[in-house]
Amino acid sequence: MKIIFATGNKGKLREAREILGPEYEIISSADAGITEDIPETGSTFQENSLQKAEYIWNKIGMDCFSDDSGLEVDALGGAPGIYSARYAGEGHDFDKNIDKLLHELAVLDAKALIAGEPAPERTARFRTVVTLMINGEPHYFEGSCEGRISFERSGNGGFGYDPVFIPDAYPDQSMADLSEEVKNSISHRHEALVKMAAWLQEK
Ligand code: ITT
Repeated sequence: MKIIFATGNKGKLREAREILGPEYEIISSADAGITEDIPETGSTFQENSLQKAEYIWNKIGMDCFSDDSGLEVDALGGAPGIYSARYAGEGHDFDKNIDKLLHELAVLDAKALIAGEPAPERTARFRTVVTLMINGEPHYFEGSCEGRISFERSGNGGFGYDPVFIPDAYPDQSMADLSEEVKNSISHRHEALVKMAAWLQEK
């Protein structure tokens, strides 16, 4: 099956191709001629995910899917959440986003220390909402991956916050330490895309 993935994120594209396998020919939005930034103005993963898939459908009338995802850190009230890609500004700089995240958590640790309280838990999760747009109808598939935030970076794999995310499934390694194959077997994206593939098989 040939289908467009409404994303400009090369990491997402690589992972989706590996997760969905050779049965799917996944075409990036750029390869379908859409090179502009697709607006994301919603207040939830689902709203932003729908916006990206609708944009492609409205512009070129082709079936597609999108992925709106992010990192939720409990001690930060769920931040960066839907702002994960632009946490440290519109530059979408993964390195600066990680610097900001580690800084915010260090501030909380210092406050707790001064107050004589225990340091806050560093529990977190990646979440994604995949929207599959078929004949202009949206279908949603969700995925999440539980873990915690480390104190420093480790590993060169994956993208985004992977160097500081320790998945519960591999508590001694960061997501960026894992091989692509292992990350793609436990990730939020894996959970959502496998549900999408099952839905497509059944329809
Ligand atoms: P598109 O909208 O073009 O798909 P984007 O990177 O802007 O690309 P999002 O708005 O969905 O995508 O933001 C997702 C951000 O969440 C992403 O840039 C990373 O910072 C983070 N993220 C999502 N999935 C991740 C993963 O598997 N590993 C690490 N970070 C991830």
